[in-house]
Amino acid sequence: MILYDYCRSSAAYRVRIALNLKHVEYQQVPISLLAGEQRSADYLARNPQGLVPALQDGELLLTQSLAICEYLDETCANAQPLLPENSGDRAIVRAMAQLVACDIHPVNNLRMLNYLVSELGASDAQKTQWYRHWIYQGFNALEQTLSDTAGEYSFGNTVTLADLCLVPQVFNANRFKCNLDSYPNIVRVNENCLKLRAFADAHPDLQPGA
Ligand SMILES: N[C@@H](CCC(=O)N[C@@H](CS)C(=O)NCC(=O)O)C(=O)O
Repeated sequence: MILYDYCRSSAAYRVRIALNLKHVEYQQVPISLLAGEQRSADYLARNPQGLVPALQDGELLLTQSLAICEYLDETCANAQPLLPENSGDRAIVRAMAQLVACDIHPVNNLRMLNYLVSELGASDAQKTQWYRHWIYQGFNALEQTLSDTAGEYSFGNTVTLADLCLVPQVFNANRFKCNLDSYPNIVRVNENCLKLRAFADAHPDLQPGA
């Protein structure tokens, strides 16, 4: 498989973790978001949204990190599943994943931050304030959910899709120096995940172009 990737993309980070958990060998093609390579004609032909990640599996070209993670979950059935067996539990795990991927991440995406600064004239301090605001708002809810669901990981003692979203979002929160003191469950789950090889190997600092 080929992963169109960027070291500090948290959406790509989710997919790197999934690929590692599923023991899939893959080739990385770095797309530099800072250099604007996501908007090149070449890349737009792969993902018309101009966003990473994209995953090539033979003839199949997939986009959207959660769809890719579920694809890997369904097609690499020999490894530990990323979603629980029970429908209700699956919905709870997907809700935690989507809390991060659909409600925190998009408003703090690079193109959003660039728009705030270049089109709306926000200062660096205002950009940071915006970023932290949406992290805190999302983490307040996630922390509360985790107090019911978490064991070692977000949902009990098995890694799930929710953890694949939580860890990259905590990385982002740390990059923007968010204060995580009020989120003991989030911090603990993050630390537990990072002890696992699949998570550690997917860390942004270890990727090409870092
Ligand atoms: N919902 C998409 C989001 C993808 C996304 O926003 N990727 C970011 C990096 S984390 C990106 O490519 N940003 C480029 C830009 O903002 O120009 C997914 O989960 O794959």
